[in-house]
Amino acid sequence: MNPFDQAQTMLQEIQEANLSSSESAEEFRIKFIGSKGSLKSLFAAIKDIPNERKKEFGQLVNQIKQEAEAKITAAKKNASGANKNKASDNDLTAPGVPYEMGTRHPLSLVKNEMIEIFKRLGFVVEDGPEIEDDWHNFTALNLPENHPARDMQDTFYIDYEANKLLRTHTSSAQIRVMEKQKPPIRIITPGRVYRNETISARAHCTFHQVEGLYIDKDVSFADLKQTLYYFAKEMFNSDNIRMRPSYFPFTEPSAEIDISCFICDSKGCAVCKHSGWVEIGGCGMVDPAVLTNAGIDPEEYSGFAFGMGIERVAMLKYGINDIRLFFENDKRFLEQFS
Ligand code: 2U9
Repeated sequence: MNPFDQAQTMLQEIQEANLSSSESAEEFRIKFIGSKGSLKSLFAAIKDIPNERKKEFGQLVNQIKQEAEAKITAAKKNASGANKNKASDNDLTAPGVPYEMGTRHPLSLVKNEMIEIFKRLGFVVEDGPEIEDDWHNFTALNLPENHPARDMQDTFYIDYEANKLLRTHTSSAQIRVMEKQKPPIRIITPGRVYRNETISARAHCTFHQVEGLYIDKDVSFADLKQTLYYFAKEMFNSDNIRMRPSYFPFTEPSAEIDISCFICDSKGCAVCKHSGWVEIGGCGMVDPAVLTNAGIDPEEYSGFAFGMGIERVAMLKYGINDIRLFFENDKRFLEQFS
């Protein structure tokens, strides 16, 4: 048979083939386009075709190849569709499809633990809006317009003219509580905050805080220290805290809170940078100007406030060295907290 007749016969055979199962499709593939298949010999024959008919023959061989491939693809698709229906419609004894259980996010775990600890001291949970106005986020907290301390927290303004910004701390929610409620006030405000910071292993443009506020008659710095000591003991099993003088516009006096290093028992390690102490947040006595702004008489009442970053507490507790891990939703990270 000359190569043209051979090719025509093959084309006819391909067109008439009935591929009703994936097995017959596979046999067909091996016969025609496998490494030892008939198409191979047709391609090999091209070199012996006279030049004036080479093009015609080449086109015919290509057509055969394309039709064979299309037939195989269609047959495999049909077979897999049929199998799918078969399993779901008929086989009631087929094993169930396993599904994965989700795990709580480490920030939720730590937040809930912090809430439970402060609840035991009589604090109640409050929250406020994440989209705030200038008064509640800044001015009421003793940060009037053009106050240099506003630069401490670079702010995302949603609409500067319309007085809409993303809160830079949850203190704004505490101002709202003070405006509507008379002392005694004993609240914590866990929640998400936003700052226009360059993202790195240590900082993010969004993170979470737990802030606390206690206002009553005769609240003292000693009450503040005991509250934070209780927290350090319960959360980290750390048995000592210290306060370093600091500055915040909304508290006076202000301090940064260190706890004795719970990793090395204060002997010195990488976590505490060989100092024996780790910083967990800031605190102070509420500035009388803040009480006045929120409608509370500073002659009658005093109060303390503190703030901690939940990411910071979680990083210390679990030995995590990059804050970005909390926001990437990588299952390999999240699964470790099941
Ligand atoms: C009112 C008055 C005062 C809350 C405070 C801090 C000190 C503080 C930081 C810790 C780590 C923020 O998350 S962080 O970056 N916070 O140092 N926060 S005193 O003071 C208040 C709050 C509300 C009405």
